[in-house]
Amino acid sequence: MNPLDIRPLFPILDQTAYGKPLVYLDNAATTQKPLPVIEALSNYYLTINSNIHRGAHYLAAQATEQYEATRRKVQAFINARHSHEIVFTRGTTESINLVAFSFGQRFLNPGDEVVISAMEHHSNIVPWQLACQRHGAHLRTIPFSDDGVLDLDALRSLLNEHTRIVAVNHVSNTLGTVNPIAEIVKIAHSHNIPVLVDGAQSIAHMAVDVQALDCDFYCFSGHKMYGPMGVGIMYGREDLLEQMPPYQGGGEMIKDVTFERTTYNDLPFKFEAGTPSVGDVIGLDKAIDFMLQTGIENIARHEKQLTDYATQQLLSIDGIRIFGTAPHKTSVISFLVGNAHPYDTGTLLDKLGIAVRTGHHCTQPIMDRYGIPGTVRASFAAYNTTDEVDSFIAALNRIAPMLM
Ligand code: C6P
Repeated sequence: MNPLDIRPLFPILDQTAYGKPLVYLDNAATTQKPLPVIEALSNYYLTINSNIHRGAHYLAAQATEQYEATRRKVQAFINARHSHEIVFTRGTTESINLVAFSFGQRFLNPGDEVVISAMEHHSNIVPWQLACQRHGAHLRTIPFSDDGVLDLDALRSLLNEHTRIVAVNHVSNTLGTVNPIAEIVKIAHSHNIPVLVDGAQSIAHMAVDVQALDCDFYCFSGHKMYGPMGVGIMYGREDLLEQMPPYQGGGEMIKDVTFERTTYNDLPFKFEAGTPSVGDVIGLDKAIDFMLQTGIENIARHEKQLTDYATQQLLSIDGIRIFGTAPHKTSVISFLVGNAHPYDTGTLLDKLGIAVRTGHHCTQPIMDRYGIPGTVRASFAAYNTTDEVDSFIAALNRIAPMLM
């Protein structure tokens, strides 16, 4: 894949920052959106804006059809068995909160245990802490090695008759580690324990097949896969979703309401209370088209080349420490320059036009694990080029002596 072929779809990248060519390496925070996604958003508001499932009119029928067509496209994209296993949310955070609340209401009791990993984003920690507090359950964590690999023997020894769910990310947003989800699911399922996967950082970088993984929930955000902000997905296995109570009450999620008693709508509407972000869902459809047309394997191969090259170049700079060196990684590189504060490094890079993220990346326990305040994180997407990696390395070579 030649990233230059798709660059014209991303005019935002063609600008300067402080007089320097912009090099956008903050893709794990959010990817840029290709023109078809932006056009789908504006077309929606220009031509069919209306509320879905409710209106008995032409525009509402069009909007509803496109919204539901996207649900079917997501179903095919992740190979879910049924389209009603796809629930639209605002993002990964809301998807995990939905499961933690609703699964917790149904399945968590005092003395139960929830197992997460020690490399989770706060979005896959705090909702479970809240659920544990509500139900008198306990949170357990799977440790990881210095290079950022989960300890599966520790997982095996953590699981017991009190464990109700395992919740892990597919890819760590800070370390880039790709976790062996199919193996984790096999271990958990051998104890009849369901598994939630936080797919926020995997969905844009690899083909995801929820049936092959055999996971029970898979959560991700549209904005990290070239789609709009404001839309996320919660995939859940039908039998579990059927047993779980609604997360929010309101319009659309009901069958009948009286003051005495309410009956709930069928899946997936039981979990989609209120007016959803219709235009964003329709925009997501075009993001999936973009990924499929570019080719997920092509994107993965290109990003691996960039990551390997950038890692090798980084290590040639004196005093660079990389955090997260697992054998199986995506295109995330977390590092520090000597003992310089990551914020200082990020600010100097920014002045040279290089956009990276600095700080704890919403993974404070990872920072505690390494005894550091944060890292500088560069993350690559399909449209990044080797020339951009060279600009990044040249900028680092320039600033590193100032920071040591
Ligand atoms: N990580 C990052 O810069 P939302 O914000 O709901 O779209 O996604 C939350 C989330 C959940 N899990 C993982 C593994 C994530 O990486 C993120 C978002 C961004 O790393 C923003 S903190």
